[in-house]
Amino acid sequence: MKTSRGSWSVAGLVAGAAGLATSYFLAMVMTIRESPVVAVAEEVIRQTPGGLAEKAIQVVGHKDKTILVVGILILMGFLFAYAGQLARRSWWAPSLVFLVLAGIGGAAVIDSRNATAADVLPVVVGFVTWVVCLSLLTEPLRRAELVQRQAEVEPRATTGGLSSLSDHTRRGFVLRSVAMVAVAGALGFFGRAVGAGRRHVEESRRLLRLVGVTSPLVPPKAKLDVTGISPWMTSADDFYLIHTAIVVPAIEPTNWSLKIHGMVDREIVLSYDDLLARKTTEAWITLNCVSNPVGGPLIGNAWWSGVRIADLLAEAGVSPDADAVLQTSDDGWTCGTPLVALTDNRDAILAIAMNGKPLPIEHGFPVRTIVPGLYGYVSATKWVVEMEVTRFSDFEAYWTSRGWGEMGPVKMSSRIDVPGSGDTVGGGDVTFAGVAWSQHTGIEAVAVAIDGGSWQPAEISHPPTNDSWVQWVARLPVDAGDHVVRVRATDKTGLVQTGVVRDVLPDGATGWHTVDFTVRE
Ligand SMILES: Nc1nc2c(c(=O)[nH]1)N[C@H]1C(S)=C(S)[C@@H](COP(=O)(O)O)O[C@H]1N2
Ligand SMILES: [Mo]
Repeated sequence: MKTSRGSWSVAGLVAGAAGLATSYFLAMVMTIRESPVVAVAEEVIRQTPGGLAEKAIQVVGHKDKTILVVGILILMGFLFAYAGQLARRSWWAPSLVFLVLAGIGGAAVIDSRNATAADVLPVVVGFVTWVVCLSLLTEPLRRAELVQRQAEVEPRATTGGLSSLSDHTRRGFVLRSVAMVAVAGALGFFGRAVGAGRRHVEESRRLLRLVGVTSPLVPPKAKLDVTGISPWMTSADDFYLIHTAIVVPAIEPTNWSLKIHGMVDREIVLSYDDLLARKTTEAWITLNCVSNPVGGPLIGNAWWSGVRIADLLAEAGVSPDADAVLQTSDDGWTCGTPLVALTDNRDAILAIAMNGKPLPIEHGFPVRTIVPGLYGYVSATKWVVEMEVTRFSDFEAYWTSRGWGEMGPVKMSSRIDVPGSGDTVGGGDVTFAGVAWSQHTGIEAVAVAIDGGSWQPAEISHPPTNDSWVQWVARLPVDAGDHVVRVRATDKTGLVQTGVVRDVLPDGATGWHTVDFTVRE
């Protein structure tokens, strides 16, 4: 058998297609918003200068993304064939081609909206598929070439066995190729079917019109105008994401229901429509994660709309012996919430909207819990489907069984956004700015200290609620050279934020956020 250039190209193409199929299938099963190829197309669109993109859209219309995806696939086809050719000479050269392609895919996935580390898994699996499939396909080709070379050296000795061996390797190559193409096709087909579920939920979400949900209007005095400070309202796209689910639940609103049971007089089962029929409560609430280190990014402030849980629990009739509500998510995640936080006068809600829009799927669509003043891990159940009124002594929840505290009240904290760590700033008055929070208690004051000097008061914003963060700013003269700045808040009970450094485990970090910066001569 002649191992024509063609068969090596075919090997590259088949291996390439197999890798694309496994990564697509996995992305669909994991209900990641898009396949890696689409993520690359979106990255290209993001990186294209506005003017050029306008022109392109004028030419091709709004099929731009589809055309781009097809273009990327064609380009990849050539690279796959090229990788197959390279495999003839060395094993590492085609792997390098695949590695570069996977690198581009991985970078695009990480850069896409709301990406989590798990989202690169399909890219990794696709890469492994490429390498494994290519070596499986080139193995018979390699064998055939060896036989042929031997035949050239000693023509007579091997003529007898040559044709049969050649047929054998040819059959091996063809069989393996056909099998891979078949499996890849099946994966692509099933991937589409699986992905349809999520696409359908996205569509239902897009078509929802939520009466009673209003658009966010940042209240007067809530925000300060400082370049580089965290926006007072965090957009859904920029809102941090934490969940243990690798497969994010995609739930049709019509399939959703919530059961409230346990130590109650009357069980309640609510459908999505039942929830919509109730009075809507809306509030600015800052949500943060207990795993947020001092100065860290795991915090956001949004306009949440939903139904008060206290009213529902009152209707159910809660036993006086209960002290907790065990919440369960559609994905099986659980948390225990102190009953009192769900029955006192705070805006603890079953949220249906975030910043005036139905919850994004990743943030708990169609319904999640939001409780001001508690860390997310004891309260903010996404895709919530069950609430059991019970006692803390009778259960362990997902994180508490792993050593985290049971109650999870938010600890007062503050963060420096400006200057960034290591920044060099102009001389004269230096602007320091950031955010501070103590949900459901409120921030009274913020102060900064330069190089361990005395605390200087900062100006703070005044949102009309204690459940959101405040922004703060201070403009202070600082000499040229290297410095550190610290920030510290005081809450509305007069408590001053502690400088004692504690790690996030078991119930939230403490300490003062400190940033080093340089003032130019
Ligand atoms: N179903 C489910 N809900 C969950 C979690 C989770 O892992 N699964 N994580 C919780 C944690 S620890 C936090 S901090 C918040 C984060 O909410 P967000 O991803 O919308 O920012 O969700 C909470 N709700
Ligand atoms: Mo969290």
